[in-house]
This record gives sequence, C-alpha cells and structure tokens, in this order.
Amino acid sequence: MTIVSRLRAPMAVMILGMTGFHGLPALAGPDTRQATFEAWINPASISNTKSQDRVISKGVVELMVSSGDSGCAAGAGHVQWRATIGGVDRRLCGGALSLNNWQHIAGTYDGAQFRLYVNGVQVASMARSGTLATNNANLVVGNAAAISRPFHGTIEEVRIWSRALSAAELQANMNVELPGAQAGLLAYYRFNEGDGQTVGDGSGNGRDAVLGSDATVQATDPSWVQTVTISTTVPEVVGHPRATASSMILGAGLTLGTVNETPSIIVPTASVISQSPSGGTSVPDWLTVNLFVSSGPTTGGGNPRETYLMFDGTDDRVHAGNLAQASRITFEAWINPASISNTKAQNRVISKGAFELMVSTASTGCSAGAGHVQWRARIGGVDRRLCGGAVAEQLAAHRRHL
Ligand SMILES: [Ca+2]
Ligand SMILES: [Ca+2]
Repeated sequence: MTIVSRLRAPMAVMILGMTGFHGLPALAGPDTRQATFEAWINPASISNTKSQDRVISKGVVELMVSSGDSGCAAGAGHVQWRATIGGVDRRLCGGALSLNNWQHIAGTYDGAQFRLYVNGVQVASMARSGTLATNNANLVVGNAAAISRPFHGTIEEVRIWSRALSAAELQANMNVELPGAQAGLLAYYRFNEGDGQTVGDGSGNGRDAVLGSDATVQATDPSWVQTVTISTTVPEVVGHPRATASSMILGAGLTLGTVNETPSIIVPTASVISQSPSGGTSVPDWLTVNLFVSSGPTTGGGNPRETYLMFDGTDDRVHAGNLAQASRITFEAWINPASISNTKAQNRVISKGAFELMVSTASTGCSAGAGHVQWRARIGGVDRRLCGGAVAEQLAAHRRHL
C-alpha cells in the first residue's frame, strides 16, 4: 500500500529524519475541550532509546509512537495519544504498528471521551471531562520542540482540528485529500510541494511551516520523497459507443470524468467524438478521462438517420440546376475520398462553372500537389486557385470537412 494509491494524490511525502520541522509558533492551543490530531505514518524503525517517537507534537498535546514509555502498557510499537486534561497528563495507548506500512493514526478529545484510532478504528479510550491545557508551544511534526524524540519514516496528510472528529468522519476523510478549509480545521499539511523549504497549510489559515527550524537548508530538514508514480496508457476510445468507451477507460484503471453530449453529423449517436487526454497518452492512474459524445446529427427535431451519398469516381453526380451567382460565396462539404484520380487535374466535389471546390490530382495550378484541396473562383475576371490541406484516402469512419 502506498499513500499515492490510497489518496490518489500527487506524489510527495516527507522523510522526517533527526529532528523534523518546526512551525506554527503563533498557533495557540486547541480549543479547551475539543481536539483532533491525525496523520498517515509509515515507520521505518522505532527508537529503542526514547520513550516516544513524535509524529505530531504541540507541547503537552502529542500523537506519537511509543518506543517503551512506561505510560504505554501496550508497549513499544503502539500508538500513543497524550494530552493534559483537567491539569492531569493523560495517555492512551494501543494499535500495534507495523514497520514499512502506511497506517492512519488519530487522537481525539470531545470533552467527554479521550480516544485513539488506528486506521479509523478506535483502539483505546477513557472517559474524561476536563479542559485541555492550552499552550503556545511550536507545533512540530516528526519530533518534539524541546527534547529531541525523532520519528523515523514517512509522514503524510497531517491535520490539526479544534474539534473532535467522529470515527465516521475520520473514516470518510482519511483516504482522500481535503479540498481546503473545513469547520474546525486549524492546520493541514498535504506535503505535496515535492521540493523546497516550505510546506503550505491547506486549511486556509495561512499556517505555512518550514523544514527544519528555518527556511535555510539544514541537517534537520526532512527529505522530500516522491512515491512511485503509477502510470497507465489512456485507451483510444474515439468512435466507440459510450458504454464501450466507459468500459475501456475503467478497464485501464482510469476514472471516467465528465461526459458531454454535442451534435455531430459524422459520429453516430452515442458514440465518442473526442476524449481528453488523448488515446495513447501516458498518465497517472488516478486521472480522469473526459468525453464528448454525439447526440446525433441534428440539434433536435430533425431526421436522426446518418445517410450520405457514394460517388463512383467514374460518372456519378447530383445536378442541382442553375444557381444565381452572388458577389460573395462559400462552398462547403464533408468528404471521405476512396481514391484520388491520377488521370484528371482535379476531382470535383462542388462545381459551378468557374467556382469549384475539389481535390487536386496534379501539381499544375496546385503547388501543394495531388491529394490537396483546391478552391477555385473567377475573381475580377481572373481565374484564382488556392491549394492546401492534405486529404487522406480511406479515412475509416471519418470524413473531411472542407
Ligand atoms: Ca501528500
Ligand atoms: Ca530548513
């Protein structure tokens, strides 16, 4: 299990080495009878020389790994949640941790119960009703402000709340990044920066923190870690029916994003017109693929059938009679060339005397050469010819708009 696959989040967590980082000097203590500390941790080792390895420490309120504290009857390698409540130092302990695995730990206090959770499940509690001791100590992740008690491993998604989250709230939130400000969220570190000395506070409270004790490079800075980027290839779903496209996207491990409908005269109803990202693109597997799907050839009320004419390239034609010639003109059509003649100068698509939209089959008069579109008109008594836009033969399921 990696945090990336759990949180479907970009890719940075921190190794907290000798002393972790300091921050939030102005953060007063949690509300007097409510608090939640939570984080994802992946311990690399557990100290045998300290009482606890600190994960989140703020003076007398601390969430940590017990490494042999006498106040943790469950013993070393369990989670410990400590706070001074009603003037007395209280310690909960439970939830055996495993090394080199991501585990979510949380401590809460709601003014009636002091609780400890591991992976969203309560592992210890005690009834208490006093006020939490407020303090103005630095909030420190990965160590303690006063006495060095370092955590060794990776830490992700640190959240400090001024209220007690329920088990249901913890379970609902722990596997996803929070979008930003939440009721009671005092400080929130996603650790998604990936480099530099600053970690942003995602709570909206502006409580950015620094690695080490200041924004210079220090021996006490934890290291950025980029977890394995899980990439996959986006399937090419253009032209497929919507249901098939959805199965292909989900089958590639990707998520189907928005599906918008829009009219198309060239793509059958309910088939995919376009996709973003494009087929063949290599992307992280948490990405969404958005689609535009055809709602049919009309914007409503018209004939929904998709029919067209086949011309044999020998003598077929549609004769529309004489049209009055105006001083301004546009010719347009969708075409799907089956072959391009080599024996004629042009293959006519629309022809009206000196006005013609066609496919060039030779370079004379069309410097772009055979297989390009040619637009010809007599302007001011002179025959004018434009040429460009390579036309592909036998475009499966597509036609070309000229
Ligand atoms: Ca992160
Ligand atoms: Ca630093």
